[in-house]
Amino acid sequence: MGAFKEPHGGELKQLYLDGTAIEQARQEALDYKSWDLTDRQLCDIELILNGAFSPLEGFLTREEYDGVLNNMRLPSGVLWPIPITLDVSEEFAAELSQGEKIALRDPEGVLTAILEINDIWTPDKAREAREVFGSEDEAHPAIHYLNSIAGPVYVGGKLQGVEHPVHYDFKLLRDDPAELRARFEKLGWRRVVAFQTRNPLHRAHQELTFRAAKEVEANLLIQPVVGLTKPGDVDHYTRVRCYEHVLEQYPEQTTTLSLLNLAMRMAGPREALWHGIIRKNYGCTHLIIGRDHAGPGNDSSGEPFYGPYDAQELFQQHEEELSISMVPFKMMVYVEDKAQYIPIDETSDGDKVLNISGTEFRRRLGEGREIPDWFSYPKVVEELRRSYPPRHKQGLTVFFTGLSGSGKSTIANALMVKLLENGDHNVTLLDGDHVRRHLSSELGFSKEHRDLNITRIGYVASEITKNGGIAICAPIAPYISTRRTVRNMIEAHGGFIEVHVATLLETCEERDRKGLYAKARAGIIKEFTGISDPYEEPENAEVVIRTEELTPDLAAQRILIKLESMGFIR
Ligand code: PPS
Repeated sequence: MGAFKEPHGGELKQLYLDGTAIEQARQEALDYKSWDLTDRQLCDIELILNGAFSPLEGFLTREEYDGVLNNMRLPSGVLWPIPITLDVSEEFAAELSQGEKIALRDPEGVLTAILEINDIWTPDKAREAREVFGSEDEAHPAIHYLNSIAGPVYVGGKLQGVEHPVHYDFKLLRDDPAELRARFEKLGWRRVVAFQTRNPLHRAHQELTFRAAKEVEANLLIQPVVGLTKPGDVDHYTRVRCYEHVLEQYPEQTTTLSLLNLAMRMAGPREALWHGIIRKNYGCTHLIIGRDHAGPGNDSSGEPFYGPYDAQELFQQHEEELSISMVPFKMMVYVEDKAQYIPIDETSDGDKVLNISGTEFRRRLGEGREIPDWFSYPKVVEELRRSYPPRHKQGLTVFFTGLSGSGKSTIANALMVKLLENGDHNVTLLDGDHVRRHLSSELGFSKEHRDLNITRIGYVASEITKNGGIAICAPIAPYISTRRTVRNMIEAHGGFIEVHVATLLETCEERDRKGLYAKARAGIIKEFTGISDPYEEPENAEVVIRTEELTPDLAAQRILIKLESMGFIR
């Protein structure tokens, strides 16, 4: 094992400049090239600069990156499981050279930090996906991010912090490691068990966390992630209001709440180690690790990416080295006859055990059905109901995809009229041709331009959905990955129903209403979908329409029935 130059949780690094050095840095940075940090980079840089990612002192250099991928170790030998990299565009990278300093800014242009470039390289992303996430399957949100959202070039080097990131929400609940350590010190908390979560907490969580703390005779830190979590998760504003209610349920002086602006990767076992290191840096002595900790869900073939106890096993292997102990999470169930929660392995044969799964809970919330008091606290349920009204009161997007001339626009129009007749929602149609005229007039049909076109549509649709309307989109949208990006953008705010208008290429070509196929065959139109450009068929569309078999009216009716059965319209 390598030498421990900088063990985790030791003296905290101060990466922020102070006094006159800041003013000087601000002046000098005016001449530096400037990079606008992405949402994920903003989360990462905050935790590098405040010491939560100690011993990192910047974005990984190439040597550090290779070590992290190969054996989860930095060149110093210290354990570090997740690559924290600064990904940039090819154009920006082309202007840079080693040794140069660049300014890293937040979206408002505020100088967050200065990075002195050590390396600039183009990573092998497939390798990164395999080593870190154990797969290349884009159903894994972090692999999708790596391939479709992260820039192609990495820039590594040390950071000097200038301005602390500004958060306007829940200010009193945000702490950097030094502040939290000082709070523990002041409270006389020597042993602190941390609970990591990205979900609202209910009674079972309160029971299990409190039990875990009692078991190891420690105080409890509820430290939810409010940076980036899994697409589709409950937004952090709602969650934090819920956490504040749950906090009232613990005996006074036993438990505290602090928010962590982490961008999760859902990397399962490696992520569990990472969470341990971060909690150690925050001054905790224990971390609760549950079944499928930081799991990303299932892969494209419906199998889980990681085994349910992989995270616990990997953590156990490194527990001593990390010098933070794992408290394995016990599944708690409600025993009706005893009117109390107990660990599932302590129930006896005659016990009547009640449980509501996450999926069932979301169904009840979505349909406005009863959620019993034994499951959650009334105030928590009220918060969730406020933020997540029943489905028929939510917005949604119906996203058509299919070849040119497949009939998307005709069916989309028919659907719009039927929804307007129903009258419950405002409806906006974002047809391919209209979007190209009003939103994307400067774009052509290269992959890059098509992706940009579709993400613009996705953005507008997500805003409509967020505000309770119905967006109907009808572009070709030929790429699976871009459609997934749009789904992720929208599912956070309401429904997303993908409709594949699966008219055969032969039929589209035969109809050739606009004469485009003839021109494409003759080579007059280049990069034409289906002829000289790819169309990736959807694998999991909610509705598939074969226009050879259905009239537009019946096709629109089919979609309406689907929306009804999903609870989005009544
Ligand atoms: S994409 O791929 O989703 O961005 O395409 P979209 O915005 O839906 O635009 C498709 C319409 O543009 C016309 N057109 C082409 N389509 C595909 N490939 C090429 N090269 C091309 N050039 C022009 C065509 O009329 C499409 O309209 P629809 O309504 O689909 O037939």
